[in-house]
Amino acid sequence: MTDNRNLVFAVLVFVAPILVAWYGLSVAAAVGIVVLLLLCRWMITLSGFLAPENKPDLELATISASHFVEKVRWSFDRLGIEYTEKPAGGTLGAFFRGRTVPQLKAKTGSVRSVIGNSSDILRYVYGRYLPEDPEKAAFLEPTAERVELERRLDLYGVSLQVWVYYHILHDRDLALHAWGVNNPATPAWQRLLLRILFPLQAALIRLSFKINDTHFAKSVARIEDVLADAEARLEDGRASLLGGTEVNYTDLAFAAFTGLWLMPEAYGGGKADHVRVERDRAPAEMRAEIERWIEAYPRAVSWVESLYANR
Ligand SMILES: N[C@@H](CCC(=O)N[C@@H](CS)C(=O)NCC(=O)O)C(=O)O
Repeated sequence: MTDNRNLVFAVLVFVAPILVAWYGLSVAAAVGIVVLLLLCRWMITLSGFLAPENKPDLELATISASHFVEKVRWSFDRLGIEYTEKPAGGTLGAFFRGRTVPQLKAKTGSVRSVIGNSSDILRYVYGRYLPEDPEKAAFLEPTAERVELERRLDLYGVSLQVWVYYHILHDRDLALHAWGVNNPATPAWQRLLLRILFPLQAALIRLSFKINDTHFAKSVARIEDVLADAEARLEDGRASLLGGTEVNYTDLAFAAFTGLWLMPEAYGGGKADHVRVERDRAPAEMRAEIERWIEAYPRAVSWVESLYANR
């Protein structure tokens, strides 16, 4: 539990060679600085056990608009656990720190463990909270059937990323809005950085998600496959995609992902209010597609809306 100290140390490491060059220090002085830095590194390591930083038990790194975040956030809220959300500006964490969101930092004994990937995060909290309240945690049980459905839903989530970016990347203001530049919860320096780096970030997104006509068409086909499958499953009036009367985490995942384009009032549970892309602000082609889906998959849409009404 030394995150802040590690950050200070990283700054010192970058400053050290500049100081050596600036003051024209000797080799012996440079070696002295390296020894000091090593000592400092060791002190920080020891301080993790002797005087750990005061950090929340569960800290969820997010970007506010993310539907993968919403999948996890909703499950946390349903489980009723206390956690602190730490929002960042969209794309910065991925392309400069190599991490995706959601990312969970959890106190585990005397150390802090880091878990990325929404499904792995849900496996962890299920394992951790099951002994405390098995009944409450039951909706997170990763049965083989649920895990298989989750795998397909996660691909729906990825196809939606391609779909969204295909539509909004050419609209700088809208993309920046979705990444959090108008969100007071995004650190101010990140909001500024996003405005400056927008062309680079947009290019990296285009490259990493392969935003082009062919991939877009494939993604829309995949999205519609999943929506048609949900529409068919829900025909018998079931409460859950896999049948039965109880909602489980795969239902919340489907609703969270669908929420990205349907934008129900409660999307984000109050944490995404400043990053919403309302339908009347969406580009015309995006809006037309949303309206087409609402018409083509009415059962799935009203089921998601009813889940969100109780979010
Ligand atoms: N497989 C990952 C996918 C997560 C993902 O793609 N997250 C996006 C946001 S929806 C992300 O991290 N983007 C990087 C960023 O904006 O910093 C999961 O299930 O958590």
